Amino acid sequence: MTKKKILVTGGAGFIGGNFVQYMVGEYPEYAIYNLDVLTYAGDLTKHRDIEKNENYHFVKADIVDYDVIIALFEKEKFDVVVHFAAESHVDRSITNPGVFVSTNVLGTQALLDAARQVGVTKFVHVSTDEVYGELDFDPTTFFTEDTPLQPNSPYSASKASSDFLVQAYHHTYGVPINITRCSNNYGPYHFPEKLIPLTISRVLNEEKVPIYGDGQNIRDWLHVFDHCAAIDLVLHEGVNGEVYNVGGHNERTNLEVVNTIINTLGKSEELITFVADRLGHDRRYAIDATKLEKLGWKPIYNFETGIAQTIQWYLENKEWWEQIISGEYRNYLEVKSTYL
Ligand code: NAD
Ligand code: TDX
Repeated sequence: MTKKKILVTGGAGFIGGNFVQYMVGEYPEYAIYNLDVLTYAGDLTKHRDIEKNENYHFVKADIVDYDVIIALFEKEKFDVVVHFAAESHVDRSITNPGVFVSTNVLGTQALLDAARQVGVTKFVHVSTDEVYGELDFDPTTFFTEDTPLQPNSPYSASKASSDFLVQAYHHTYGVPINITRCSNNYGPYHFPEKLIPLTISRVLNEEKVPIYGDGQNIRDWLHVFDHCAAIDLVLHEGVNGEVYNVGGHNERTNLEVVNTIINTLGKSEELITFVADRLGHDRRYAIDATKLEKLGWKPIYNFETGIAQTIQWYLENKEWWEQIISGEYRNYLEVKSTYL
């Protein structure tokens, strides 16, 4: 029997990487193709355990390079695309917006064109709650799928642009699509430039943890495994053309998150250093995921359990993040601290 072919873009990154491993484990009847150009955020060592699996294939390619992408689609005739590949870090989008427009907008368009030309049964576009802009601190307000898009950072503007393109390709050409808009993820293989892994790695190394502004900005945290299960459900059951929010009601201030990590590791809160605020820093994100829950999704992790397991994972996988926080990434941190 021919196996269903699932193309996962960005499968060497944090969420795409977890999703690839989840899919290889859950669906032996599918062939999973991980397409990734391996930017600073992409790393294949995380796939050591599955790289020899006959259902797993890796393709090194740039989603912006339409000639390569269309040739691949024509050769492999993918059934489904799950599109994670992106520049994903808000701080980098503030210092260098161009690559965000290139990868997130033009790269998505190239994939949509190939999907349209060759034909797929589903194109799942993995987006973010940041496209909705920001909420105030009223705890009864949430982003729903009907919240107007009002992105504030170059990152979220590039993601919103890609969302509009995905919807336009559905409306104009009939490409079968779903868009998921998830809140902040955390869990294994989270790249150590983002708040949670940055804090864990710095606290373990007894280094200062920078908190932007007053630390009262709120993010709604979801374990990456819960996100993977949500995408699985949308991939199989999502109604054609629909958008689904993903989030588990785990709102925390940044200061609360950092303090939880410091206290779990038994270190001193004196490691915290308040630094200049992020430019245009969104105050609060919070997701209403009722629509996805009605489709049958329910998150498993509460934040306290999830963060404890994540800290444990970072303790047990020091080798992975230590090789990252040396070398090129170290140079980035030095530039970043000048910016701060
Ligand atoms: P990440 O930065 O960890 O990984 C991105 C991956 O995309 C990397 O492996 C990178 O090599 C690859 N990539 C980048 N440019 C590429 C290109 N031109 N061609 C091919 N591959 C390329 O990102 P992440 O945190 O795993 O996020 C994945 C997706 O999920 C993104 O689309 C992001 O917008 C979305 N998202 C992330 C979060 C979060 O909290 N991290 C939340 C909601 C949505
Ligand atoms: O050193 C830091 N200090 C700090 O206070 C860093 C890196 C972040 N912060 C703050 C900024 C945010 O309010 O912590 C919060 C979380 O920051 P990030 O980890 O950079 O994530 P965020 O900007 O919220 O975006 C993340 O969630 C949504 C992902 O990076 C995006 O790809 C996703 O779309």
